[in-house]
Amino acid sequence: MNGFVMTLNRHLVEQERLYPHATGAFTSLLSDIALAAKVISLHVNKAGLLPILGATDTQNVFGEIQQKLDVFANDAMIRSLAFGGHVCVMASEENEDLIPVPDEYPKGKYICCFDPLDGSSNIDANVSIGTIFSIFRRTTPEDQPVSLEKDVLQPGYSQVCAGYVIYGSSTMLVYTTGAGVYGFTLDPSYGSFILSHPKIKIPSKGKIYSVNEGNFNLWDEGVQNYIRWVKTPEANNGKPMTSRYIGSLVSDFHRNLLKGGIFLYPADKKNKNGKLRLMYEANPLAFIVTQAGGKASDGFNRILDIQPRELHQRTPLIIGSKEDVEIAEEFIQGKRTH
Ligand code: P6P
Repeated sequence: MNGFVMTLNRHLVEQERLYPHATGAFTSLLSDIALAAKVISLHVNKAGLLPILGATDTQNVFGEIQQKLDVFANDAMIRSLAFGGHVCVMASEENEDLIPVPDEYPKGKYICCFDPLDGSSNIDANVSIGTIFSIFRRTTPEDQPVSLEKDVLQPGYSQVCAGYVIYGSSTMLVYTTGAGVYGFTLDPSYGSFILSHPKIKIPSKGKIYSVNEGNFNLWDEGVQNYIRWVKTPEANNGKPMTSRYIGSLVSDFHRNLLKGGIFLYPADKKNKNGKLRLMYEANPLAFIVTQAGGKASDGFNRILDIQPRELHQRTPLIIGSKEDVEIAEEFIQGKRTH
C-alpha cells in the first residue's frame, strides 16, 4: 500500500497477534523502552548544545565517573519503565542495587536489565553510543516479593526479549523476542521507529576483527595467538582480517551484525573476568547475535548458558559471526596455536 510504513508499534501489534493469549503487556513494555530511546536520542543528538555534556561529580558502581548524559539516560529508562507498569523490578549498570517500582505505579510480570548509555566515555568525542536492554519474565508468584536470585539472576537463555538502541548517524532500535532480529530506524518527521532492517542475519564468516589491541600483553597466550592469526593471509581468503575498534560496544557490535566479523573483550591480567557485564551487555547481545545466526561465548561456554551469580557480574565476551567465534574458541582453548 502506498504511504504504509511499518512502525515499531505496528510490528509489535502484528507479532502480538501471533500469540492469542497475549495481553498486550509486552507490546506496551517495548513501547515504553522505545519512548525512553526517543527522549535519550533527542538529548544525545543535542549534547553539544545542551548544558548536558561532561562528567558529573558522581561515580557509578564501578567507580566510573558518570557522564551527565548517562545519568539522564538512566533516569529516562527508569521513569518510562516504572510509569508503564509492566515491570516488577529494574536493574541498571548505573545502580548498585535493584531498582524497585515506586508504590504509586502498578507492577507487571517483567524484569528489565539495562545499560542506559553504553560507551558514555565517548560522549564528548561525539562517538556513537547506545542503550542495551534485556527482559525476563518473573518466575516467583506475583503476591511474593521479587527475588534477586530467582527473578533477576536468570541465565541468558531465559530472556524473553533483548535489544539495543544505537545513537549514531541515525538512531536505530534493534530487538529480538526469539523470532528473528528486527531493526527500526527513528524517523524524526514521524517521531516513530520505522522497520528498516527486517530479519537481520549475520554473515557466517566476516572480514573484521574488533578488539582493543592495547591489552595484547595482558592477554592469555591463546588470545594472543588468535590475534596474531587474524593478521595472516589464512584468516580471510588470502588476506589478513581488517581491524575496526570504536570502543563503543553497541557500535562495534552493530557494525559486525550487519557486515559480519568478530568482537572480543577477553579476560586479561587487569580484568580477570573481562570488562563487560553479563546481565545487561553480554546476555542481550548474545540473544540477538544467536537469533541472527551468530555465536557468543566467553571463550569456553555459550554466554546464554552462564548462570549469573551477581547483578554486576563481568564476563569475557567473544561475539559475532559463527565461524569466526568458533576459530577464536579453538585458539583460546589451546586446540590450535596458528
Ligand atoms: P576499552 C565503553 O566504556 C565500554 O563499556 C564498551 O562500550 C566498550 O566496548 C568497552 O568499554 C571499551 O573498553 O577498555 O577498550 O576502552
